[in-house]
Amino acid sequence: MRKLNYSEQTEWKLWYDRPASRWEEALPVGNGRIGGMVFGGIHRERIALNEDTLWSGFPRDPQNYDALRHLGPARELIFAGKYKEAEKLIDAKMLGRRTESYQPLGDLWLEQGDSATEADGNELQGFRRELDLATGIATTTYRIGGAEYRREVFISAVDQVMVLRITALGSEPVNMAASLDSLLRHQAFGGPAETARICMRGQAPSHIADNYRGDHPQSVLYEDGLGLTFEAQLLALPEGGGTVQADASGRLTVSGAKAVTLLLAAATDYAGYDQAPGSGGIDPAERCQAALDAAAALGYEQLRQRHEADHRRLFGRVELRLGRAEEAAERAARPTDERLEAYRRGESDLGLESLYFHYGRYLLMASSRPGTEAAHLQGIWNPHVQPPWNCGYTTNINTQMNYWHAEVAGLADCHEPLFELIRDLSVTGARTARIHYGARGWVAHHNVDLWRQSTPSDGEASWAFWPMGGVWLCRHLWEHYEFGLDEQFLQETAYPLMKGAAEFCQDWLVPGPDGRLVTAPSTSPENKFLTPDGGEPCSVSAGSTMDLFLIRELLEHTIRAAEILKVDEAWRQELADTLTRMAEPQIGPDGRLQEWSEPFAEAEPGHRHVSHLVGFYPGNAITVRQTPELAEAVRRTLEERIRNGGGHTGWSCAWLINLYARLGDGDTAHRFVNTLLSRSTYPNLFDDHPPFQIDGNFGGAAGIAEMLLQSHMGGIDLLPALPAAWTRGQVSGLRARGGFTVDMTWEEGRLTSACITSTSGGECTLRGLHGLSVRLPDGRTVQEGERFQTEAGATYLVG
Ligand code: FUC
Repeated sequence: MRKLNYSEQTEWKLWYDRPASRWEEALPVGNGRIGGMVFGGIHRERIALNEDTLWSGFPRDPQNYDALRHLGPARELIFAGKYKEAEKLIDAKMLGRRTESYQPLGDLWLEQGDSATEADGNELQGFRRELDLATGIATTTYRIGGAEYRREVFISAVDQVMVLRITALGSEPVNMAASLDSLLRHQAFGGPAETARICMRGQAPSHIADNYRGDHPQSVLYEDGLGLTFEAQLLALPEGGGTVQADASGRLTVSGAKAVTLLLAAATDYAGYDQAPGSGGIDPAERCQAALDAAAALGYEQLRQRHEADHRRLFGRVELRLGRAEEAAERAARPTDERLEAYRRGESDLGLESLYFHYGRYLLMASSRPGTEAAHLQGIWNPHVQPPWNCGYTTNINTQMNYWHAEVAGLADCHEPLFELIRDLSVTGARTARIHYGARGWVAHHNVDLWRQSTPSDGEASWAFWPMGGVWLCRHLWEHYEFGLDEQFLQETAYPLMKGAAEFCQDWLVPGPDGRLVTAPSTSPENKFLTPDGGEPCSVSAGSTMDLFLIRELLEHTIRAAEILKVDEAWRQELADTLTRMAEPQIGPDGRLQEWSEPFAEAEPGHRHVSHLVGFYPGNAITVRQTPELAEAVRRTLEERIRNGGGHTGWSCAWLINLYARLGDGDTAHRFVNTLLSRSTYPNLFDDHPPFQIDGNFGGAAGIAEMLLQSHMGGIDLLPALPAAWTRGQVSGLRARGGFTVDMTWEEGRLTSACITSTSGGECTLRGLHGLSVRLPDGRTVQEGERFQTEAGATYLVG
C-alpha cells in the first residue's frame, strides 16, 4: 500500500489568518516536559510556558489515620440498608485532603518590528500562523511594507530546549526584544551583556487551595523553603550581523540581524515525589545552562533536523485519510477556525475529522514522552495558578482516557510516563491501603498529583471515596503487554504492580448479606441514586457495577500474567476462587445494565459518567459477539442516558464514540464525533469540557481508531463500525492486540485491501473481510474467522 507522503499534502495542519486573541486559540507545542502555547502575535508575541514538574506543594503525609476506625461501622450501616448514614459517616470521617495544583511557568514575550510598522502607512499582509502536526513546528509569517517575517517555534525532545527562529526575508532586519514573566513569585534578570542571556528564577507556592468556592482568604500560599524552585533561561544567537544586549532587568534586545535563533530552557528542582524541594541536589539554573550550551553548539539547522527526525519517527507511524483527497485539500485551504464553524453549521468535512484524530496523537506526543510526567487534565498546557480541578490526575476516567489511544494509535512509548506514575502510586498507595483500610497491596483514589497522593481527597464521598483508581490504572499495564507482547515489561513492570493492586482487592472484597463478595463502601464515580426509603440522593452502597467489572478484569489479567510468567501458582488459584465468589453485574428490570447492585432510581438520569459501562469499553467483559444480551443492556443504558442529556462534557461525548464503536454502530459513533467537534472544541481544536480539558481530544482519537479497528474479541475486526459518512478511506499503522500492525483501504463502505504485519509471530484471526481472503506465503488462503499462524516480521495481504 502506498504510504501517504506528508510533505506532499497539507491536511495535518491547523492554520489561522489572524493572531490568537485568547489562550484557547493559541497553538500548543511540547516535548512531553516543556510546553508552549504560541499566540502568533505581530508586534507583540506571547508564548505561554509550562514545565511538567512545576506544581504547588511538597511531599507531606496526607493519610487519614482515623479512617480505619470507621470502616467497620460504615459497612454495617451499608449492609443494614442505611446508605445515607453511611455516606454521612464517610464524608465526616474517612476522607483526606485535596491534591496540589499544576502551575504555569510564565510567558515569553517578544516585541518585534519597529522599523516598518502599519503606523508608517504600511499594510499588514499575508498573515498566517500554523501548526504542522507532522513536524511539530508552529510558524507565523507576515509582511509589512517591504519587510517579511517568519517565526518558527518547536520544542525539541532530543535536545530539551524550545527553539524560536525569527527570520527577516525582505529588506528590513529583525529588531526585537524578549522578556520573561510569570504569575508566580519570580525575579527576571539578564546575564552580563555579552552573554546574550536572560533568566527568570522563581518559586512555586507551597499550597494552592481549591478554586471551587473562591472563598479561601489565602488560596495561594508561599512559604520559604517549601515550594519548588524553577528557572527559565533564554539565549539569543543572531545571524547576518546585528547586536544583542541583555540588560540587568531581564530584557534582551536584538537589532539589525538577518535572523535570530532564541533558545529557551526550563527546569525545576523537583527530584521525585518523595523528595523535599531543594533536597535532591538539582540546580535548575545549571540544568538550563547545560541545555542551552549544548543546543547553542548545535545551532539552528541541526536542532531543527534532530527535532524533525524524532517527531516524524513517531508521528509518521500512523496515517489516516477519510474521503477524497481533493475534498480534504479544499477544506484545508480554509483557516481551521472557519473550517470548524462551517462544520458546526452542518457542512461535511471528513478532513477535519481525520485532522482531529492526528491532533490527538500529536498532543500525546507533545505531553507525554518517556522520562516525563504523565499527561494530566490539560496535558502539560495550563495558564492558571488556580486551575480547574487543580489540573491534576483524575483517575476515575480522565487520566485513563488520556491514554486510550496510546497503543492502538502507535504511541506505546508515550504510554510510559503513566506506568511510572502507577509505580510511584504503588509505593504511596501501600501506606494508604494499610492505614485507611488495613489492607495489603496498594490503593489509589480519584485524585492524584505530582506528589502521588493516594488517599481520598476531601469533599464528598460521591467522588472522593473511590478506592479503585489503582485497579483501573492497572488495565493500562496489561493493555501495553497485550499490544506489544513484551514479556520483560510484563515481568519487571506490569506484574508486580498488578499483583499489589490485586492483593488490595482480595482484602477489600467482603461478603455481602447473600454471601457473595462485594466492595463496601462502594460508589459509582460522582453519580448518586435515590435511597429506596427516603428518596434522598446518595452515593454510597455496596458492590457498584464499576467496582465489580474493574476488580474482575484486574484479577483475570493478573492470573493470565502469572500463567505467562509461570509464577505464583497457588496464589493464582486463590484469585480464581475469589472470582467465582464475587457478585456479578446485573441487568435491571428495565433491561438496562444496573449501575448499582440494586435497581435504585437514579438521581441524575443523564449523568456524564457511564461508569457501569466500563466492562464494555475500555473493558471487554461484555462484547457484542460473546455476551449479546449484556451488550443489548449496554445499548439501552446508553440510550436512556443520552435521552436525559448524557454525554454533555467533552470526555463524556468521547466515551460515547468508543462505546458505540464497540456496539458496531458506526453511524451513532460518528454522530458523537460530530458532536464532539461541533460542540466541545475550541478554535485551536482543544477539547472544551468546558473548560479546556484534554481527555476529549484523546478519547476522541481513540474512538475514531475504535471505529476502524478492534481487537478485543480474540481476533482482529477490520472496519467494525464504519459510518456511512466514511465511504472511502485509508489508514495505516494502527496496532492490534496480539502483536499486529494493520493497514487498510476501503471504498463504498467496504474493505478493499488490508495488510497485516505480525510483530511477534502470534496466531491471527481476521473478521470484517467482506468476502476477501488472506493469502499466506505458501499459497494457501484463509477466510474470515479462520485462525492462522503468523511469522514475526512477515506481512499478510488481504485482497
Ligand atoms: C471528573 C468529571 C468532571 C471533570 C473532572 C476533572 O470529576 O466528572 O466532569 O472532568 O473529573
